[in-house]
Amino acid sequence: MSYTVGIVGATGAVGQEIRNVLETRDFPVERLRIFGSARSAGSTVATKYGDVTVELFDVAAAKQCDVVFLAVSGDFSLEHARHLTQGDDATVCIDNSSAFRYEADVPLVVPEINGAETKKSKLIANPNCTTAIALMALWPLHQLFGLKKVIMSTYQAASGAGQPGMDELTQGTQAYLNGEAVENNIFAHPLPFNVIPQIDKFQSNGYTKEEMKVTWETRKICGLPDDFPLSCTAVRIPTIRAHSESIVVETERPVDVAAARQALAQAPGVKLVDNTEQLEYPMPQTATGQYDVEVGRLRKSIVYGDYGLELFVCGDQLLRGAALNAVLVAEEMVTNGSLQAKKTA
Ligand code: 2RA
Repeated sequence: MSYTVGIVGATGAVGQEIRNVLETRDFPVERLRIFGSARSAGSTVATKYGDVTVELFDVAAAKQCDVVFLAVSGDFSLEHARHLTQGDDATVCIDNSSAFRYEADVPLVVPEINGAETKKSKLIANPNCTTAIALMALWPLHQLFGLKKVIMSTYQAASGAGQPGMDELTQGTQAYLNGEAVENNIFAHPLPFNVIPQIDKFQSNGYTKEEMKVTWETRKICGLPDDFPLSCTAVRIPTIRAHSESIVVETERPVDVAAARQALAQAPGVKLVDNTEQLEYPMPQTATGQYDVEVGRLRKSIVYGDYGLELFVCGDQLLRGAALNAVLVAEEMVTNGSLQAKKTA
């Protein structure tokens, strides 16, 4: 069976990667439809399925698709996603924004963890990139030792702010090296040769929204209690598109580092890169462009002793953190029968 697939926002950084991932994973596409704003409507995109003319987004037209990927703002998703997924002509919608992640009736899915949730709704939320990348390592450790507490610090690439973020970093770096003024319109401060301990808006508890997303989303995806202790400090650094994360976990059961390594080496979506004698560990340069999240620097924690592990993780923000996860959700829905091709007259 093959499907009519729609992408809304296909010209943005995440939308482009959704198309690439569909193509490279041979997702069964009968027809690809690309929807955009008045600015991009009418332009042509060369795809594996032939040249596709960008259509002006319209709910009725998008509902002709079997599955629609939304790679747009939360406001756009809030306005349209429920309309796409309701009624006799409802379509499956996989939303990359944060608009529905905390709604009780909308599954928030990392397929390797809670893929079965996709059977419950036509509207599926894709997690925040920082959460999705961390969970590839945290889930196998949770199954092995039971997570009791997580403390993490992130080193997040410019791609988290989309193509404009990557452009601001590269242009700003050139300006800096030329001794010119560095402009910052996307980031709160100039990013080249800097580190910015703020991603998204500050909340009343002193954390940023990005940091709280990691806490809220981890609880929901892993089925942890609403008060499960996870604290994150999210930091923007001048790398292009792979996020790095330093993670400390306290566990319910005693840890065994060799068993942790073995479980991570076998976990889907993980590449164990952990040979310090050879100076091999996760890095954004090696994680970029990869589907798997690199995990390494595994060691027993000197803070928590037998009940703690420390590790370092790098994952491609646009792939595992967005497009790949979204396409894996669609693949899961094909496998479990919740994505069906519509009968056409
Ligand atoms: C960031 N996590 O890195 C955000 C993007 N979703 O800015």
